[in-house]
Amino acid sequence: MKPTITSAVRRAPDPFAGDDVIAGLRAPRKSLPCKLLYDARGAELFEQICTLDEYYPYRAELALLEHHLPAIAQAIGPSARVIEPGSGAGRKTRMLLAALDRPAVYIPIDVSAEQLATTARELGTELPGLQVAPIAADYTAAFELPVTRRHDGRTLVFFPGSTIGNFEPEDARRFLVRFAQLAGPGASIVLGADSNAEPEVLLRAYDDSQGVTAAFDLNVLAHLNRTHHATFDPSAFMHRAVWDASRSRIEMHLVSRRRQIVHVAGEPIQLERGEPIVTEHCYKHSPQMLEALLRESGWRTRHVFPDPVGRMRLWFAERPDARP
Ligand code: AVJ
Repeated sequence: MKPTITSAVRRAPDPFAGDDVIAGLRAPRKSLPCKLLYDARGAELFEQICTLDEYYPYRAELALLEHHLPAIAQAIGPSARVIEPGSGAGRKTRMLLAALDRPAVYIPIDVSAEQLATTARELGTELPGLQVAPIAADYTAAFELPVTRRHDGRTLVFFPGSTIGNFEPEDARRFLVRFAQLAGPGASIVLGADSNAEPEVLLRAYDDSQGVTAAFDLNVLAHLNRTHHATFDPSAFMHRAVWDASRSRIEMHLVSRRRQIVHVAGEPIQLERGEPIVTEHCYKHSPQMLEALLRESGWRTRHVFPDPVGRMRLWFAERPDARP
């Protein structure tokens, strides 16, 4: 009897299923996860970006912290537990921990394990009374908080730098809800957010005259050549910053200078001349949008501290079950 041909074609499992890199490069609007920007070289280049005149968010927030941390520390009280997603090199962290009254526990969470280890070691030496319990994890995904020594004080989530702007609004809400749950009853959050909407200022900040941001962006290709055996030629791409006023976001693009085929983990990716790969969204939520985001995520805004030009703000909020 002739074997019957069934219609169901059994597909070999897609080797790239779940690989957000390939998924992003296969999408009609090509994109890459922005966490790829932060390998060791990327983290170095971001440090440089923070020293640039054009990149105002870093300096503006530093000045806000200098000015308002004493009042925030007063409100938090002694023996606090500080949780910091995406801890980076820690200059702002040091300012916070120095302002707090004998903080008990510090939990930095970062994908860059090397940077995490350095920060933890240094802070452990600088603040002997502080227990540092680092977690090498992607804080946008689920993870467990480490069991640490008892702390009688409040829990504070510290999320500076306008990194909240890298999330799509729905993901930002999910992130804030999850950290409200993780931090527990009575917790507070200090969040830095840029609400600037001046296109010329923004485009200079995300495409600086020295080309540091361009190098930061193009470095993603070198990263993928290493991690995904890709065949990107960075000189065949150029960096571009785009302001999308309708969505209040800056986009970083890597634009293909010519028609080309790049192989990523053996998968051919065709790019047309002028075709962009989106490497980062930086939402510049209005203050109203930010207040709503916090409220809808279980955080009640207690104070908002704007910078003198009304771009960068420090948001100090707490869970409604926080005691006064
Ligand atoms: C670290 C995410 C806050 O969005 O301003 C800087 C990253 N990208 N220049 C930002 C970034 C381009 C930065 N964050």
